[in-house]
Amino acid sequence: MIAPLSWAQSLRREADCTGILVGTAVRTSQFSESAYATTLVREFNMMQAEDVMKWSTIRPDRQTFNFTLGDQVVDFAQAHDMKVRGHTLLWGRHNPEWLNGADYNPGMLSELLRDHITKVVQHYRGKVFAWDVVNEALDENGEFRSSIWYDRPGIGLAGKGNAYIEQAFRWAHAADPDVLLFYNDAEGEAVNHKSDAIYAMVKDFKRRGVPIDGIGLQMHIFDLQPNVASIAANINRFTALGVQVHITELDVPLPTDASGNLRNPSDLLKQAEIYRQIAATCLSHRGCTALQTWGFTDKYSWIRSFFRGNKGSALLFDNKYNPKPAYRALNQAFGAAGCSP
Ligand code: 9MR
Repeated sequence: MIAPLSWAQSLRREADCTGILVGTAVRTSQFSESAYATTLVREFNMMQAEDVMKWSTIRPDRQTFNFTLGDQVVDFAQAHDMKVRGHTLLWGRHNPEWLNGADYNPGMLSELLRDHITKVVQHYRGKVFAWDVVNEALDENGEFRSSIWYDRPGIGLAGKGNAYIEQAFRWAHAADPDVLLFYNDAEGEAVNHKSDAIYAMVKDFKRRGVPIDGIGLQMHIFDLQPNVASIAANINRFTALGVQVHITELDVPLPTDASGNLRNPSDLLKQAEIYRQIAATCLSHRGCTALQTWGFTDKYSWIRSFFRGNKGSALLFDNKYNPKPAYRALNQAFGAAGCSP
């Protein structure tokens, strides 16, 4: 049984009215589950493949581009008048074994990356409106993470800071001059060393005409105490640079026991307040144009396995697709900014 929510109440309706995108990460394997599909279509006007547009899915081997699952995301979105964010063209982690294990020199890697970005962006031209071109290139201190693309061995720009990131943005722009290009990362949501580094990079890119349109603030909130004022100040300084901000991976994991039960049921209300504050913060900045959660039902979320059962219940709907207080709070935040009577 799916929760008896009507269109009149849905996040999607509020978001459409407000002129903001509200999205979620999706798993194609669940499209055939009726409650999953119904909730997805009712609540969201945007979606992003949680995994199936990554190298690990698209590139089973060096010769092959397999777009089957990514195309399912696009087909589902088009059938339901939803926008698609693309995720991701360059990431130092979770790459296929054939890529990690091979003994490529920088010239070969550069060509491999150029070819990948070009073919993937062109394949989804006109279907994906925004790409996370580069994901998580910086560590928590704002230093460049070591990776196959940067310095192990890198695409020929090792030691040159963000030059390899710039190159990826230039290739993506050449493949589709109309698609919006984002740098996406975690731990830089508030003003801190990491967001300072991202800010300096974006400012430099804008000054030199490197094609960047926005930054993705992932917004996995692990401690129930986000510094919302600092997040607002951060969004403010990025939008002042003339780039858009998308909140890309919002979730708020709560402590659970091994069976998945909440350690403190009252955390659901704290969680709701956080969702409300993050939404209100985004909605109060014109340049914050999309808010996306990393999944929508606790039935399918990366959190439980990642935290080995010690955290869960991070999303808007419970395992049975019942709306949680967080859902109501988000809906109210959108309603307050939008056109609900
Ligand atoms: O939720 C995703 C999980 O299913 C994958 O196994 C994992 C590795 O590809 O990636 C998870 O999503 C990550 C996203 O791509 C980038 N930011 C952090 C997300 C959570 O780990």
